[in-house]
Amino acid sequence: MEIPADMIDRIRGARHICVLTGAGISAESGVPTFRDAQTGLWTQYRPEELASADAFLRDPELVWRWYRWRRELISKANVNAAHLALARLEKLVADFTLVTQNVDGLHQRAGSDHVIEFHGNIFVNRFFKEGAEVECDDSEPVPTCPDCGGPVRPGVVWFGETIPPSALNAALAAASDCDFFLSVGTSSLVYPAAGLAELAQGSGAAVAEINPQSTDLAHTYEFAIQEPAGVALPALVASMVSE
Ligand code: BV8
Repeated sequence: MEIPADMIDRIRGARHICVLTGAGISAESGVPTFRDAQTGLWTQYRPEELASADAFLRDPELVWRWYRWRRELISKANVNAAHLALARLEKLVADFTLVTQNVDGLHQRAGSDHVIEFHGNIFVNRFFKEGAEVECDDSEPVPTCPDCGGPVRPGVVWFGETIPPSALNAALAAASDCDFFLSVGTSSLVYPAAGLAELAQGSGAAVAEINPQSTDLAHTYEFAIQEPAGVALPALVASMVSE
């Protein structure tokens, strides 16, 4: 597929590119997105019903089973052409910021050096009460702190929880400063992540979206590429390096 020449020109001429990725960029790695129907045991649950502190307090074992299922699935997944293309793009652009809503760590595995994990990382464990990271034996049904015995939770941001201040501030700064904002593989339904594109637009940046299903905000963007990320991003990088 061809990336529109005017979009390549805008990217080439950009001083600072900010990219926001969502679950769609890992879809071609076999990691189900949130909008996809949950599979197997999880078909009866919506992610919002499991990814919350209330759900954890109600049934910590169930929530841990869900996260262990996802950790297992992600550990077996491979990075895909989209992750690799972004890792390459980072090296081609002087000022590049990657913000991901994903907790799967696949951008880092693909070689992206600086990743802002807006919603944390599924492989990290944290004290449920204090929030600090903890190394613990997480094979128990509900892992507990070896010292205080308190419950341990996955190090992700749940619905109703605030974004870690360092990630939030870095993402807001990049969205405000960039002159090209690229949204890849997100339904743009979850805030405040979905507000980053609007912030960039309001600060004068050109905004592009890559998503096989156009989102509600796409009509306000300069460019909307209705292709899978694994096709569009390699094509974008190939256009950047040709000539
Ligand atoms: C907060 C980690 C405030 C956990 C996740 C306004 C402002 C602030 C908050 C809110 C607000 N309105 C509502 C809220 C509350 C809530 C929210 O946004 N709810 C939604 C449901 C309406 N937000 C929050 O709770 C946030 N917290 O703001 O706190 C606050 C203030 C004071 C005091 C307390 C709190 C925290 C939200 C973080 C939730 N955690 N993940 C985990 O992973 O287990 S969110 C989770 O869902 C993901 O991380 C991701 O962000 C989101 C799913 O979105 P996507 O990534 O876009 O995935 P999705 O499946 O939706 O879409 C995939 C897309 O890919 C599709 O469009 C598809 O077409 C496309 N696609 C498919 N294949 C491909 C593809 N694209 C490209 N290529 C392909 N091959």
